[in-house]
Amino acid sequence: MTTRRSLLAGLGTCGTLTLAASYAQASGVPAPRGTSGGQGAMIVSTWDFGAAANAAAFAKLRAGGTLIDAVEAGAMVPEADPTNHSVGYAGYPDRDGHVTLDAVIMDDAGGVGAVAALENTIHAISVARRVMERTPHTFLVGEGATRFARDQGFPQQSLLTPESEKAWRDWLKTAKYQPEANSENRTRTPGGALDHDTIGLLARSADGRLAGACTTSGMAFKMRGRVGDSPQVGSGLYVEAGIGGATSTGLGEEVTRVAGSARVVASMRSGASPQKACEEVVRHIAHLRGDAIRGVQVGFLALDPKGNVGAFCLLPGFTYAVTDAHGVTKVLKAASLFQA
Ligand code: SD4
Repeated sequence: MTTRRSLLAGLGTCGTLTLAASYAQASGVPAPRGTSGGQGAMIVSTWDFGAAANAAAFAKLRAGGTLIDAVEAGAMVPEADPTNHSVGYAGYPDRDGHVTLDAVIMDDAGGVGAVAALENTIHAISVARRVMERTPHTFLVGEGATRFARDQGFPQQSLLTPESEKAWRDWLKTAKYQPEANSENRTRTPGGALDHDTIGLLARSADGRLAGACTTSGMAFKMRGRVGDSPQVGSGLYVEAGIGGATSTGLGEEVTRVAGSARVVASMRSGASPQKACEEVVRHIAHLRGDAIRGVQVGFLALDPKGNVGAFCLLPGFTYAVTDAHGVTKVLKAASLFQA
């Protein structure tokens, strides 16, 4: 009988790839990560500021990068943006004044890396990728994640800007330590403090392969140690070969409760379109939580291997950016279950 051990024993130096390829063949899943996007690729991402992220992701594909290269490059755009206070540098801190970042990256061949409560490194998505590629693990958190990033040579710096610190200090005066949910749904002032939010990206290659990334500084002024949906596989992001990918935004606790993105993909696996799948999960959250989600925003964005896109949310206001195979980007408004 061929066992995993005997298979491994017979492998040479490039044995891991060979083994992965043979598993892929046996399961009908195409070859592992590394698929190039090329012509016909597509990128979608959460919120209007996703347009700039899509552009970076699309350019990466055009230059011959992989889907993972693309979603990483896209996520890095808001991470470095000092006017974006819910992703990366200049993110709003936790209630004790520490900026902590959560991120996950995933392909459709089982590649996953994530970090949570990461401090002092701007590009949490790149640290998540490093977890995927350089460790035997899928998820590092807190001090361990922070140390790993430092040991891997990521530049270390404070992520708190004077503007974010001021917002935190103002909040301290009246907050009674209640974290701020739904900052994404505030009235937006272009360039203003609450103008941007968490990003989830999904990328599709011309041959229908998929990858995704999600990165955030999480809920503004959260309890120290709080981790939302974004870095959790199945909650903030899920990607499955031949079926589709989904990502979420909004109040993470409501997404985590139902493993939201995995549920969207499960619904697609049962035959729902990306749109119907997003609707099904938003309705499920509303049904499950009743009055508890009054005034709360949750949104899902989904993409299938053919390039069909779906988006749906609890409250009006969730926008998303779609970049088509020609590199043309449109920012669209998702339909919502409730009116304001
Ligand atoms: C979180 N889901 O940490 C993130 C925040 C977010 O729109 O996406 N806000 O809960």
